[in-house]
Amino acid sequence: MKRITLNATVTASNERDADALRARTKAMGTLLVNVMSSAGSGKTTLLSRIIKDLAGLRIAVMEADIASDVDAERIEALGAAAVQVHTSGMCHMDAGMTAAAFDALGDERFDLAFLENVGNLICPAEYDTGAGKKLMILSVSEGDDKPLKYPLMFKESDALVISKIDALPYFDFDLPRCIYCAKKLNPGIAVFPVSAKTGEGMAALEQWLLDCVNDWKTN
Ligand SMILES: Nc1nc2c(ncn2[C@@H]2O[C@H](COP(=O)(O)OP(=O)(O)OP(=O)(O)O)[C@@H](O)[C@H]2O)c(=O)[nH]1
Ligand SMILES: [Mg+2]
Repeated sequence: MKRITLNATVTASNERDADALRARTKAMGTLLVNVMSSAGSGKTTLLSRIIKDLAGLRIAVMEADIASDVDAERIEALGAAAVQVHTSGMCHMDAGMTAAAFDALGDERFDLAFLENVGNLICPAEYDTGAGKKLMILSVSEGDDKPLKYPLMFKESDALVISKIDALPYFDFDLPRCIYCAKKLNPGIAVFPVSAKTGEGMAALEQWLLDCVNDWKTN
Protein backbone atom coordinates (compact mmCIF):
# COMPACT_ATOMS: atom_id res chain seq x y z
CA MET A 1 0.00 0.00 0.00
CA LYS A 2 1.46 3.32 -1.07
CA ARG A 3 1.21 6.11 1.50
CA ILE A 4 2.42 9.70 1.20
CA THR A 5 2.36 12.54 3.71
CA LEU A 6 1.75 16.02 2.30
CA ASN A 7 1.77 19.56 3.62
CA ALA A 8 -0.05 22.54 2.15
CA THR A 9 1.53 23.55 -1.16
CA VAL A 10 3.53 26.78 -1.04
CA THR A 11 2.83 28.31 -4.41
CA ALA A 12 1.99 31.63 -6.02
CA SER A 13 -1.43 30.51 -7.15
CA ASN A 14 -3.58 27.49 -6.34
CA GLU A 15 -5.70 28.36 -9.39
CA ARG A 16 -2.69 28.08 -11.69
CA ASP A 17 -1.70 24.71 -10.16
CA ALA A 18 -5.30 23.52 -10.56
CA ASP A 19 -5.47 24.57 -14.22
CA ALA A 20 -2.13 22.86 -14.91
CA LEU A 21 -3.34 19.57 -13.39
CA ARG A 22 -6.62 19.80 -15.32
CA ALA A 23 -4.72 20.32 -18.58
CA ARG A 24 -2.41 17.40 -17.79
CA THR A 25 -5.21 14.96 -16.95
CA LYS A 26 -7.14 16.14 -20.01
CA ALA A 27 -4.17 15.34 -22.25
CA MET A 28 -3.94 11.89 -20.62
CA GLY A 29 -7.68 11.21 -21.04
CA THR A 30 -8.09 10.79 -17.27
CA LEU A 31 -11.13 12.39 -15.65
CA LEU A 32 -10.27 13.48 -12.12
CA VAL A 33 -13.33 13.65 -9.83
CA ASN A 34 -13.13 15.45 -6.49
CA VAL A 35 -15.44 13.60 -4.04
CA MET A 36 -16.45 15.77 -1.08
CA SER A 37 -18.71 15.21 1.93
CA SER A 38 -18.78 15.20 5.69
CA ALA A 39 -17.08 12.34 7.54
CA GLY A 40 -18.88 9.03 7.27
CA SER A 41 -21.44 9.96 4.58
CA GLY A 42 -20.41 6.93 2.56
CA LYS A 43 -17.62 8.09 0.19
CA THR A 44 -15.48 4.94 0.33
CA THR A 45 -18.52 2.65 0.23
CA LEU A 46 -19.86 4.48 -2.85
CA LEU A 47 -16.49 4.39 -4.62
CA SER A 48 -16.16 0.67 -3.83
CA ARG A 49 -19.53 0.01 -5.44
CA ILE A 50 -18.61 2.09 -8.53
CA ILE A 51 -15.31 0.19 -8.91
CA LYS A 52 -17.20 -3.13 -8.86
CA ASP A 53 -19.99 -1.97 -11.20
CA LEU A 54 -17.77 -0.17 -13.75
CA ALA A 55 -15.25 -2.98 -14.06
CA GLY A 56 -14.61 -2.04 -17.70
CA LEU A 57 -13.07 1.29 -16.69
CA ARG A 58 -9.55 1.76 -15.35
CA ILE A 59 -10.19 3.45 -11.99
CA ALA A 60 -7.79 4.79 -9.36
CA VAL A 61 -8.52 6.39 -5.99
CA MET A 62 -6.54 8.92 -3.97
CA GLU A 63 -7.64 8.66 -0.33
CA ALA A 64 -7.01 11.83 1.69
CA ASP A 65 -7.27 11.52 5.46
CA ILE A 66 -5.74 13.02 8.56
CA ALA A 67 -4.70 9.55 9.72
CA SER A 68 -4.99 5.78 9.04
CA ASP A 69 -4.72 3.67 5.88
CA VAL A 70 -8.09 1.94 6.13
CA ASP A 71 -9.74 3.59 3.13
CA ALA A 72 -6.87 2.90 0.69
CA GLU A 73 -6.76 -0.68 1.97
CA ARG A 74 -10.50 -1.06 1.22
CA ILE A 75 -9.95 0.16 -2.36
CA GLU A 76 -6.86 -1.98 -2.95
CA ALA A 77 -8.76 -5.04 -1.69
CA LEU A 78 -11.01 -4.60 -4.75
CA GLY A 79 -8.00 -4.73 -7.08
CA ALA A 80 -8.06 -1.01 -7.95
CA ALA A 81 -5.06 1.31 -7.75
CA ALA A 82 -5.00 3.42 -4.58
CA VAL A 83 -2.75 5.81 -2.75
CA GLN A 84 -3.28 6.93 0.85
CA VAL A 85 -2.53 10.60 1.46
CA HIS A 86 -2.00 11.91 4.97
CA THR A 87 -2.67 15.64 5.06
CA SER A 88 -0.57 16.65 8.09
CA GLY A 89 -3.72 17.68 9.95
CA MET A 90 -5.17 19.73 7.10
CA CYS A 91 -8.93 19.55 6.48
CA HIS A 92 -8.73 19.74 2.67
CA MET A 93 -6.56 19.00 -0.37
CA ASP A 94 -5.15 21.81 -2.51
CA ALA A 95 -4.14 21.50 -6.17
CA GLY A 96 -0.43 20.95 -5.49
CA MET A 97 -1.21 18.16 -3.01
CA THR A 98 -3.61 16.57 -5.51
CA ALA A 99 -0.95 16.68 -8.24
CA ALA A 100 1.54 14.98 -5.88
CA ALA A 101 -1.05 12.30 -5.02
CA PHE A 102 -1.79 11.78 -8.73
CA ASP A 103 1.95 11.37 -9.41
CA ALA A 104 2.13 8.76 -6.64
CA LEU A 105 -0.33 6.59 -8.59
CA GLY A 106 2.52 5.92 -11.05
CA ASP A 107 2.67 5.65 -14.83
CA GLU A 108 -0.44 3.54 -15.40
CA ARG A 109 -3.20 5.25 -17.42
CA PHE A 110 -6.65 5.59 -15.86
CA ASP A 111 -10.03 6.58 -17.28
CA LEU A 112 -11.26 7.83 -13.89
CA ALA A 113 -9.23 9.00 -10.90
CA PHE A 114 -11.23 9.80 -7.78
CA LEU A 115 -9.93 12.07 -5.05
CA GLU A 116 -11.72 11.13 -1.82
CA ASN A 117 -11.25 14.47 -0.06
CA VAL A 118 -10.96 14.89 3.72
CA GLY A 119 -14.37 14.43 5.37
CA ASN A 120 -16.03 17.77 6.12
CA LEU A 121 -18.52 20.04 4.36
CA ILE A 122 -16.55 23.29 4.65
CA CYS A 123 -12.84 23.47 3.71
CA PRO A 124 -12.80 21.14 0.66
CA ALA A 125 -15.39 23.35 -1.07
CA GLU A 126 -13.02 26.33 -0.89
CA TYR A 127 -10.16 24.79 -2.89
CA ASP A 128 -9.93 24.00 -6.59
CA THR A 129 -7.99 20.71 -6.65
CA GLY A 130 -7.63 20.61 -10.44
CA ALA A 131 -10.43 18.07 -10.81
CA GLY A 132 -12.54 17.97 -13.96
CA LYS A 133 -15.71 17.30 -11.96
CA LYS A 134 -16.80 17.85 -8.37
CA LEU A 135 -19.18 15.40 -6.76
CA MET A 136 -20.54 15.84 -3.25
CA ILE A 137 -22.37 13.36 -1.04
CA LEU A 138 -24.97 14.08 1.62
CA SER A 139 -26.33 11.13 3.59
CA VAL A 140 -29.91 11.06 4.81
CA SER A 141 -28.80 10.87 8.45
CA GLU A 142 -27.18 14.34 8.17
CA GLY A 143 -30.48 16.19 7.64
CA ASP A 144 -32.16 17.93 4.70
CA ASP A 145 -31.16 21.42 5.93
CA LYS A 146 -27.50 21.06 4.93
CA PRO A 147 -27.80 23.04 1.64
CA LEU A 148 -28.96 25.98 3.77
CA LYS A 149 -26.13 25.64 6.30
CA TYR A 150 -23.22 24.76 4.01
CA PRO A 151 -24.17 26.39 0.68
CA LEU A 152 -20.72 26.66 -0.92
CA MET A 153 -20.20 22.93 -1.53
CA PHE A 154 -23.68 22.67 -3.06
CA LYS A 155 -22.95 25.70 -5.28
CA GLU A 156 -19.59 24.34 -6.41
CA SER A 157 -20.51 20.72 -7.16
CA ASP A 158 -21.49 19.27 -10.54
CA ALA A 159 -23.34 16.40 -8.86
CA LEU A 160 -25.05 15.79 -5.53
CA VAL A 161 -25.33 12.19 -4.37
CA ILE A 162 -27.92 11.75 -1.62
CA SER A 163 -26.64 8.57 0.00
CA LYS A 164 -27.99 5.81 2.27
CA ILE A 165 -31.56 6.13 0.94
CA ASP A 166 -32.21 2.59 2.24
CA ALA A 167 -32.24 4.32 5.66
CA LEU A 168 -34.89 6.93 4.67
CA PRO A 169 -37.65 5.21 6.72
CA TYR A 170 -35.65 5.77 9.91
CA PHE A 171 -34.94 9.50 9.46
CA ASP A 172 -37.13 12.58 8.94
CA PHE A 173 -35.11 13.53 5.85
CA ASP A 174 -37.34 15.41 3.37
CA LEU A 175 -35.87 14.37 0.00
CA PRO A 176 -37.88 16.80 -2.22
CA ARG A 177 -37.04 19.71 0.14
CA CYS A 178 -33.33 18.89 0.04
CA ILE A 179 -33.33 18.67 -3.77
CA TYR A 180 -35.32 21.93 -4.02
CA CYS A 181 -32.82 23.77 -1.78
CA ALA A 182 -29.79 22.35 -3.62
CA LYS A 183 -31.22 23.32 -7.03
CA LYS A 184 -32.05 26.79 -5.78
CA LEU A 185 -28.35 27.26 -4.98
CA ASN A 186 -27.16 25.52 -8.13
CA PRO A 187 -29.80 25.00 -10.86
CA GLY A 188 -27.44 22.88 -12.98
CA ILE A 189 -26.51 20.37 -10.28
CA ALA A 190 -27.24 16.72 -11.16
CA VAL A 191 -28.91 14.90 -8.25
CA PHE A 192 -28.67 11.17 -7.59
CA PRO A 193 -30.45 9.63 -4.58
CA VAL A 194 -28.67 6.29 -4.06
CA SER A 195 -28.03 3.42 -1.73
CA ALA A 196 -24.58 1.89 -2.18
CA LYS A 197 -25.84 -0.89 0.11
CA THR A 198 -28.83 -2.03 -1.97
CA GLY A 199 -27.71 -0.61 -5.33
CA GLU A 200 -30.85 1.55 -5.72
CA GLY A 201 -30.14 4.61 -7.90
CA MET A 202 -26.58 3.51 -8.73
CA ALA A 203 -27.24 2.93 -12.45
CA ALA A 204 -28.16 6.58 -13.08
CA LEU A 205 -25.09 7.84 -11.21
CA GLU A 206 -22.81 5.43 -13.05
CA GLN A 207 -24.29 6.46 -16.42
CA TRP A 208 -23.60 10.11 -15.52
CA LEU A 209 -19.98 9.20 -14.72
CA LEU A 210 -19.60 7.27 -17.99
CA ASP A 211 -21.00 10.24 -19.94
CA CYS A 212 -18.57 12.58 -18.14
CA VAL A 213 -15.62 10.30 -18.97
CA ASN A 214 -16.64 10.12 -22.65
CA ASP A 215 -17.10 13.87 -22.77
CA TRP A 216 -13.70 14.45 -21.11
CA LYS A 217 -11.93 12.22 -23.62
CA THR A 218 -13.63 13.59 -26.73
CA ASN A 219 -14.29 17.31 -26.18
N1 LIG B 1 -27.34 1.89 5.39
C1 LIG B 1 -26.32 2.28 4.63
N2 LIG B 1 -25.12 2.48 5.20
C2 LIG B 1 -24.10 2.89 4.41
C3 LIG B 1 -24.27 3.14 3.02
N3 LIG B 1 -23.09 3.57 2.52
C4 LIG B 1 -22.22 3.59 3.56
N4 LIG B 1 -22.82 3.16 4.69
C5 LIG B 1 -22.20 3.02 6.02
O1 LIG B 1 -21.78 4.29 6.49
C6 LIG B 1 -20.58 4.18 7.24
C7 LIG B 1 -19.51 5.11 6.69
O2 LIG B 1 -19.21 4.73 5.35
P1 LIG B 1 -17.85 5.12 4.64
O3 LIG B 1 -17.96 4.66 3.22
O4 LIG B 1 -16.67 4.64 5.41
O5 LIG B 1 -17.92 6.70 4.74
P2 LIG B 1 -16.80 7.78 4.33
O6 LIG B 1 -17.52 8.98 3.85
O7 LIG B 1 -15.84 7.16 3.38
O8 LIG B 1 -16.10 8.06 5.72
P3 LIG B 1 -14.74 8.93 5.98
O9 LIG B 1 -13.74 8.50 4.96
O10 LIG B 1 -14.36 8.53 7.37
O11 LIG B 1 -15.14 10.36 5.87
C8 LIG B 1 -20.17 2.69 7.17
O12 LIG B 1 -20.61 2.04 8.34
C9 LIG B 1 -20.93 2.20 5.95
O13 LIG B 1 -21.22 0.81 6.01
C10 LIG B 1 -25.56 2.93 2.45
O14 LIG B 1 -25.82 3.12 1.23
N5 LIG B 1 -26.55 2.52 3.30
MG1 LIG C 1 -13.75 7.10 3.48
